[in-house]
Amino acid sequence: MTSPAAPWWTSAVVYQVYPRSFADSNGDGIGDLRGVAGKLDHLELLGVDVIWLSPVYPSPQDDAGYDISDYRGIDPVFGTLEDFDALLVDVHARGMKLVMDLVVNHTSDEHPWFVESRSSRDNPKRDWYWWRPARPHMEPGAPGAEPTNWGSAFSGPAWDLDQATGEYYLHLFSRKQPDLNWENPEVRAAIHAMMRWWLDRGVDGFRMDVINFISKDVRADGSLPDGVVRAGARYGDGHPHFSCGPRIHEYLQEMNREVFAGRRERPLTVGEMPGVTVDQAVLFTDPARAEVDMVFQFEHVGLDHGASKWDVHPLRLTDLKASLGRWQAGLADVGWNSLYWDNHDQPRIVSRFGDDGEHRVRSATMLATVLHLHRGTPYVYQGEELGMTNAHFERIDDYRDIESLNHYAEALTHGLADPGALLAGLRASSRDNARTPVQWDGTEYAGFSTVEPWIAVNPNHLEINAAVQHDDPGSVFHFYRRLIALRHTEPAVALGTFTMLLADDAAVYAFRRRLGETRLLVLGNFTATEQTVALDDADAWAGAELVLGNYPEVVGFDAPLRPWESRVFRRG
Ligand code: TEU
Ligand code: CA
Repeated sequence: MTSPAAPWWTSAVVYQVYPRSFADSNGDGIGDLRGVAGKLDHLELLGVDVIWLSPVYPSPQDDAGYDISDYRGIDPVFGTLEDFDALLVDVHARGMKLVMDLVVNHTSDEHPWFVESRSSRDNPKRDWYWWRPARPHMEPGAPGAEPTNWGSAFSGPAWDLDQATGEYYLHLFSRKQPDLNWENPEVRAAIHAMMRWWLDRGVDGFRMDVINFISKDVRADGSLPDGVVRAGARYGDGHPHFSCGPRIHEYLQEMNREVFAGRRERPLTVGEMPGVTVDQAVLFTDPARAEVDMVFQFEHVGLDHGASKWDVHPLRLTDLKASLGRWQAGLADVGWNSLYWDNHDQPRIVSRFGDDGEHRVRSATMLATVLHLHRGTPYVYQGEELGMTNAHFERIDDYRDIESLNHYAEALTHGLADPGALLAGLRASSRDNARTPVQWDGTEYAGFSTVEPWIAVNPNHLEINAAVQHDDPGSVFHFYRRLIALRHTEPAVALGTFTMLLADDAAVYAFRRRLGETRLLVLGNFTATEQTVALDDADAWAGAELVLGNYPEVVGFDAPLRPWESRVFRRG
């Protein structure tokens, strides 16, 4: 994207708020909208431009709000529409924007649409969801009688039998998250109207949940194909039959025409797309195609996964550089990248790719530097700006996440692993690692709440918290402020070309950015040992200005990189 008038979000930084765990204003142990409003000073001081709010809509909370029962409301646990409007006014008054989470691949099974749809086979909303009879020649309810052999992302089959109507409904996630049938134009029209309702209310865009799953590979006779059953798997892999399906581009382009076209300012759109490839992302984010502004791809957050996300292996830095390098190159001319390490579905990066012990501050700031200086829009997940770590839970009772609890239960039931091994997998990869309360101060419940929260506070909040870091210029927090300010003040960070360096180096991540005469060199040491950096054009950088380093003592350009050190040089 080299057009002179680059979109505003090329130099923006987005901050993700996961309301349940952000700040509790009414002492029920659960974060809420007034809690978010009460922490806007922190976000303004940090310097972020956009707040992405994970779901706050009415929901049975089966999947922590990603199971919505009313799209045009606020769940009482989070507050009221008035609280929301007040928050939005405050966010805008501070010059920031607010993006909502759009969860329209599925609804809650308690949404009136589904309640109607399941009420009878000839209900007008029956075809708003995916209802199918049992597999031919099989008794409904019999093992393997599901219409396809697809597995759910949260363990078990992706179909559930509705006893009353004797048919199965599809749910790629939990059984309380039935998939909407986007083939049905009534469904699409209802979603478009809901999106316009929120935009008319003043929101500035949408993060779209598993949006590349909305088009299923349905055959002419209405049937859906089985997936391949991989070695050791209990279910078929349905992804090839619902990930980036045959009508996905049509649906996104229609959404643009029906919802975004003609608006004073084009809303920001980011599509969460598990399994999306670079080539597909070019199509999705090419401005000429008017689909989405950027996507969340998952390649780099799967590089330490073995047979499954629970089977974690040490990261090979060369794999990380190869993956991110391919995305940088692939979207260099057309399209745009999002940049993230953390979100509410991923374990915290400082514990995962960094060192959350002795070198926590250095590795957290090095990882932030390397990510934010890539070409794309960076996302900061709540607590990442404080260098918060994984939860390190010991007991299954500490966990709350449906994906983790279902995995543990199913694996135990089928004797796939012993509790110890399962808990080790959860400790490394559970989504709950990202969902412990934000650590605002060193008080009993970390300043998150005055009562015991819905999930345990990480005991390291005594040392790791915002209050301490606000007063410590050498903290991770103030480092993030400088990093974000650099993107706002140095155009090469937003729009410079990207060139990977030292691709085969197993310890150092190095790349260059260039915009006109301005060149930036970014170095990051991914190890706890000193690393020398041998660059072909080292002489050219000798006198360069160090614009950002994560060690207080500034050393010469050719001094070895100290443990987990990052340096950003500029010349021209
Ligand atoms: O996540 C989709 C998704 O891909 C994740 O479920 C992912 O597979 C998993 O977390 C990695 O193990 C989105 C939301 O971000 C997630 O919180 C929801 O649970 C999910 O969709 C269903 O709405
Ligand atoms: Ca609360």
